[in-house]
Amino acid sequence: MYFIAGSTNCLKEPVEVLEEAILGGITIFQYREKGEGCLCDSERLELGKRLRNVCRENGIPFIVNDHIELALELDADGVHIGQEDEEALQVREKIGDKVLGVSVHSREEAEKAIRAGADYFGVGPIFPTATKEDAKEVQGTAMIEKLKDFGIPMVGIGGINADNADIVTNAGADGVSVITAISHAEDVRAAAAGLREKIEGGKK
Ligand code: TZP
Ligand code: MG
Repeated sequence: MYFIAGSTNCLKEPVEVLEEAILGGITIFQYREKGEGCLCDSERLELGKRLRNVCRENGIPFIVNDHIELALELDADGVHIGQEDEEALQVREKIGDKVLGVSVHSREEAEKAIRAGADYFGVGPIFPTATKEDAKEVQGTAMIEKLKDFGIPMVGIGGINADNADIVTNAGADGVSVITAISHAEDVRAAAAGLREKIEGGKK
């Protein structure tokens, strides 16, 4: 139950959203400060510290998206990078044994990520999403099926919600990552709990 968010995704205070999502049962969090109007510099760092502290207090791994230096400054538990970001091999050198997540869209990218020391893959977009403007073509669960034999943990991403989350885990993903389904929910805790119930109930 991988919740991803930054200030631009949340309808209310991000720290409050994270706290409620944790109560609802998320198991890992990624700080993804991105998009129009996003925070930078000291504001990004300050929000990162507050979100990290909430994660620490609750035993939830805190991952930072894209920004390696920010992750190091926040002493995050890990980083997540895409294909357009810094080379995974270089990132691995910088972060030592912290968690390294890589977004992959093919077996070639997956092989390269593993050689660089990736700990898990993000795979998507599984379903249509409005959250990521430059998202690649929707893949359904095809890529999850194709990458299963690498034996590395995989989370699906893109348009996942409580109605379709079980499709993703039943296809072989170890988990689901969501932004909107939790961050835009009126009742964040209930939304997270509903998602969790769906993937746990959907396990075959
Ligand atoms: N990468 C692929 S799709 C996506 C990212 C970051 C956005 C997922 O957001 P949502 O709101 O859960 O569809
Ligand atoms: Mg990225």
